[in-house]
Amino acid sequence: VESPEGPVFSRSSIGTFFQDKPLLKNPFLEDALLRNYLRRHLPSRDVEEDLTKFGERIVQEVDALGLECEENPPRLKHFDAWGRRVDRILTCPAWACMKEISAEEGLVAAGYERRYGEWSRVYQMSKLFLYAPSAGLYSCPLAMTDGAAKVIKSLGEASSVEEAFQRLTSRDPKRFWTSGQWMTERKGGSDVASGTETVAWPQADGTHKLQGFKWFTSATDADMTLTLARIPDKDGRTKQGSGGLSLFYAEVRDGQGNLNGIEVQRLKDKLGTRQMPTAEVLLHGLPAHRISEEGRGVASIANMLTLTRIHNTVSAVASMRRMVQLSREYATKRFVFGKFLKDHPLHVQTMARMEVETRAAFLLLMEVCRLLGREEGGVASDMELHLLRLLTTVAKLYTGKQAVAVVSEGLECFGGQGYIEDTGLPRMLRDAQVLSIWEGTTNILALDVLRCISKTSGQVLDSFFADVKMKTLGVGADHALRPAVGAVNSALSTLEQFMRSAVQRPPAVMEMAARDLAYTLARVYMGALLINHACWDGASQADVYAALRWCEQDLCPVVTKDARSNYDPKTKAMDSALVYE
Ligand code: UCC
Ligand code: FAD
Repeated sequence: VESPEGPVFSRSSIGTFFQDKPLLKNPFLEDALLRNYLRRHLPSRDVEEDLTKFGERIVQEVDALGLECEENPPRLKHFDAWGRRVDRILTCPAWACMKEISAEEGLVAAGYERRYGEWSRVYQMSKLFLYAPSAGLYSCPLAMTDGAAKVIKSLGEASSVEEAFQRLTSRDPKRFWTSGQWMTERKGGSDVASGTETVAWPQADGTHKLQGFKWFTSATDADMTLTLARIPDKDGRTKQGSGGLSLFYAEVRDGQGNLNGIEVQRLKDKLGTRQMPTAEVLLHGLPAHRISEEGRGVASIANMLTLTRIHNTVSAVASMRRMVQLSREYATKRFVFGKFLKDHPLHVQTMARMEVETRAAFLLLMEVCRLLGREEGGVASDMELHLLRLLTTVAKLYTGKQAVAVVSEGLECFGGQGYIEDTGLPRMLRDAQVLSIWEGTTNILALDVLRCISKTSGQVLDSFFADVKMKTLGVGADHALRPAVGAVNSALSTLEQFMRSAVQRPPAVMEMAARDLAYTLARVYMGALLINHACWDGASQADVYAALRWCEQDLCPVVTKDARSNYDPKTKAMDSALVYE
């Protein structure tokens, strides 16, 4: 029987409407701020051409490989078919392609070839900035590889590690090596000094054999690693604390590809970063070379921390940038309530707020890279060296938090689809969450800010004040940016007062103020950078607007409202009572 509308028993139809997905376009061409920043500071046609080409490669090739890494996470095979313990970490072919691409594109090498002199780091990190959101977390081994190369270079390439340095910085995919960074043990990842139990037994040939257990080792498929251990005295006793730790270089596998005195206990089951293996490893006689002075392990690995924290910032800012790019693209094709999302003012305001965060974070990242390039080029002033030390930490801690907030807001820009796995979007939030945990948690880095201020008797802070003033100097009285400059100056003088009175306070007060202090430094400096960029001849109206919007927020949370009393050591008991009630 047929009704007038058609057969009564027909397969139901799912309708004809299908929403177009957000398209990834060339991330370099889509990024006005990155392009303008480079045009302002590094006006080389080469760089622009290379980044345009690489941006295209990301769209055509790399992004799909990154998704493949997510879909085919690493597995651990403990035994071979005949029962022998092999502990092979099996990664997918796309992961191997990422290694080749990284070498070919010089993603580590560019920092050491120094083709653009003091701007080489800005160039290298710009490239990594485009790469990171599509990298399937290959950005993680690259960060550690860069860090290891930096450590080796700074310690002087001893013969035992000269070959390793060449490989870490090679553009030849067949020679290119990656490095791990094994610092964390079960007792502590932040408190490395008390947490490290690994012992380095001296051998007759001057090398050592390591015995211990490393609790988190990322990209464990690396070729080599840097790690910390204690050398026992002739009675077998080790010195505790930081002063007992030395830095070691070790190759992970032997010539046949078998692990070198290492057992992989298991792979971690992680919230995100699933594309990449993170393992717990037992070291039972790993051959290693000491590369630092005895007892100078932490201070010597600090160069690695500097590099990996900068890479962390690259990934944080890049994830925000990618989220904004995809959100605004989607807003041009999602039609609701009679118009496209891009025409709904409230939605555009939401994206504009994400964009302001991203711009501020981007400029801070680039400033740190610029300072690193100057340090490595041997042209940095003392003031710039202080700023590099301080801002590396500040940038890592602040952008790690921003990334989670902006990426989370970004998911909402896709409505329900933002929550759906195979759009590839939720992965971005999972991967952002780690950025404030590894390479030093927010609080640990806030304490590092205090460390570097006190270690230089305040010179770091003097450099900060002087530089902020310098960066905002060129703004005339009737300039549109005046309110932003006013806000920065006012935050600066409040901060100055707070810090002046800090010397009379017990250390516990400063410890409790550390996080707010670090946030203040970040916000004030980002404000100064936005203003400085907006003053440039080539700046746009949007640059001015971004600076104004940024400076409307509370730039100085260290003295907000009743923060002073919040830092009173007496509040510790009340905080405890509140938390544990
Ligand atoms: O998480 C990890 C890898 C994840 C995967 C890679 C991701 C890369 C990004 C990729 C993006 C996709 S590896 C584990 C990372 N672990 C940490 O970050 C440790 C966190 N804890 C800290 O940072 C602590 O503050 C410690 C361990 C540094 C504290 O150690 P000590 O020994 O208690 O601290 P001291 O005694 O204050 O410092 C010892 C020496 C001092 O130098 P001297 O002896 O000359 O006075 C410090 O000034 O180390 C120096 N130092 C530093 N120097 C300490 N921190 C720094 C620093 N940041 N820069 C320069
Ligand atoms: P804890 O130190 O126990 O910290 C717990 C909490 O206490 C944090 O909120 C912290 O901020 C706070 N806290 C600690 N001390 C203080 C203090 N003094 N004052 C105030 N607050 C404090 N490590 C490696 O070495 N190599 C790797 O490759 C590696 N890969 C990793 C991969 C992933 C996915 C993850 C999640 C971690 C990885 N880690 C790696 C470990 C990572 O670096 C540590 O987990 C991190 O540094 C924190 O150390 P913890 O876990 O011991 O935390």
